Amino acid sequence: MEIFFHKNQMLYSPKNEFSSGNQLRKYVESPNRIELIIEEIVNLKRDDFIFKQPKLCNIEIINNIHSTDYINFLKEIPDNINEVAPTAFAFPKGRISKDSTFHAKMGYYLFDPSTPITKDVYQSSHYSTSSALDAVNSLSNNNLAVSLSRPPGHHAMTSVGGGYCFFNNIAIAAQQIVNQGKNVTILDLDFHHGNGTQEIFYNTDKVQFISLHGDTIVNYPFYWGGTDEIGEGDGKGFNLNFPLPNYANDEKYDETLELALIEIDEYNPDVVLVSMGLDCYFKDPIAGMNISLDYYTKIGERLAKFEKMGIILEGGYSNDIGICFTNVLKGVIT
Ligand code: Q9C
Ligand code: ZN
Repeated sequence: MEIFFHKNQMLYSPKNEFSSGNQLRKYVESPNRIELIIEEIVNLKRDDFIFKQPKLCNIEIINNIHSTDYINFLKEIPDNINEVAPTAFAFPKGRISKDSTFHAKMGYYLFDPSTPITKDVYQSSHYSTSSALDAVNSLSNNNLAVSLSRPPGHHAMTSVGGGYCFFNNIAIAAQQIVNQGKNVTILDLDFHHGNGTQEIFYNTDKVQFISLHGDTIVNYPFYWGGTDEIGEGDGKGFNLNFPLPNYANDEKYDETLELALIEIDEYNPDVVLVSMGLDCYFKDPIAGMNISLDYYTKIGERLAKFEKMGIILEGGYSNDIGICFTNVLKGVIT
């Protein structure tokens, strides 16, 4: 099994998560998350787990999902920008011009006051997506692949970023498979609803999107991810949300996961991609679920039946993220 990651994904390293321009907490989506995961993978001492650097993907591939103006906004961060987040937003959609101030553009291209822009955001996001793409490409020779994508992706929509996400890594990778004439299921197990991924594939039957998440009446990203959001047009019936009560335990989560897996069996995709967030873990500092370390192995065991699977990292912010992640791998492999 190949594990994709590039060291330039570490460059983006803000210090603050903002709230209305002030510090809410230190930025938990840190490069250290990847270091913790790599450390635990190395500890497994499996010579069939091979770390690979992705090759930087063509921007056209990202452009399949994200708009040119949004990509350019991230690419053209002015040199004097240190670490800033927007405080006012265009909602539901405003207008912006080339002459607008950088602060105005931030409000237009981000939906979230907490996720900072730094000069490295583009470089790290480009590599994060490249890791996901190369993992998916490696599925033509292997049945299982892993991408240690960071920054994460599942909150990023066509023309707006937020929730620590800029490019929707898993959506870009899924689209690549769809372009080969195949069907994909994206199973999103991050604590937070994958609003970006849902929105991107809402009108298509080529991608089945299934998300288990903390109820967004009280959790980020707020007011997405209800059971009545089932897709539209050709996509009707191919979007499935399973909101969970706060502090749901292993048993409750497992019951729900079983229901989700039945839906995947019915869809019978060529490839399953997992948005693997580790923030349902009971010690996660920002989320609100009650999943144990052992249960992450059980999740892996449940996923093991899929013939072709790519595991793409999303969130997860506890110091045990490495153990959570390798527990999933242990379950998949055995
Ligand atoms: N008080 C991912 O896990 N901040 N994104 C929430 C709540 C944003 C999480 C603040 C959380 C984003 C990929
Ligand atoms: Zn999350």
